[in-house]
Amino acid sequence: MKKDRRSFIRTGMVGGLSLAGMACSSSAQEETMQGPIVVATWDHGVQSNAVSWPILAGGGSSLDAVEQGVRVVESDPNGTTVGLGGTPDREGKVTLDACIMNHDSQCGAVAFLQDIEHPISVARKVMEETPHVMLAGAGAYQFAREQGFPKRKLLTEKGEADWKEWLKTSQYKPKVNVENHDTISALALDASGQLAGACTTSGMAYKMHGRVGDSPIIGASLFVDGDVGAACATGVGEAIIRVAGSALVVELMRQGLSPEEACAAAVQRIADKHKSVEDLQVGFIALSKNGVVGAASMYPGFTMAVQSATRSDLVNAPSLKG
Ligand code: SD4
Repeated sequence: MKKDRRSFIRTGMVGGLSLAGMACSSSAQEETMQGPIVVATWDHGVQSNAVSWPILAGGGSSLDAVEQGVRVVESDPNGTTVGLGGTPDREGKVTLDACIMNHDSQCGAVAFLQDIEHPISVARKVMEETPHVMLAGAGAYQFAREQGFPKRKLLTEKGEADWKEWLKTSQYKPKVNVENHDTISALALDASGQLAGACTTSGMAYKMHGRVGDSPIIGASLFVDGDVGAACATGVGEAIIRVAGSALVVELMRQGLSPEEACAAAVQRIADKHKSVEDLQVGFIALSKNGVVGAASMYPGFTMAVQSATRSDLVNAPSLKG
């Protein structure tokens, strides 16, 4: 599945063609659905898929599968990019962003949430129990507590020690790929053919207090259209927001690009919109409504974990830059 730079650019160029050109660029969307499948970002996607898969294999919903899968990563204190143990902002506060979406365009999100271990489940409650799509900050926390979520300190001893070390230089530099994991995003297709996706993160390490990234923004970090497919993102959120990244991937799939071609085209779009892409890692994964998967990133190192009845592997995403 690993592709060389030339083939990445070729797929990236497909995204630059006219809509008519794109419409006949791929027949991937016409493949027949082969059964349930789940994909998730980075190496820790394997951990997430291990929980999602039995749900899907047992006939459960894609929404339950993605929520339950990413919760495992939220609870892992050794993962420094999501939930418990997440790297704090420059004031030493762990602030979380998450969103969830189903095949029917229902969605929920939380932003700048503190002291709650499972923002993804709070996001689902926002979707199912409120007339809104997103709650933020103190309001999101209050809602979570009212819904029965316990208060939990998320800054670990190691997280605090690392932050104090960081304070000595206080230099903000996006840190992605460093530990082969980052934001966890998962997309699933269940036995009844319904898609869902989830995204959860502690955001960029040592961000400004109050900074919200792409991860709670529907259309940026995550987008699901039951008629087409689903996509989600990881990496520098500001760049992903600027191009409405995941919505862009789904719209390109609607025009006929394969999931991988659509991801590559979105990465190319980000490159085109930035004077410099130094330190600008972004990655997308996508899943068509027929179960075809794809991924692409700006720099090497981004992985996608895939699990279905016939596949269980970790794919190195093709990258635009060497
Ligand atoms: C953010 N997209 O807050 C997230 C962080 C991330 O790889 O995914 N980093 O911008």
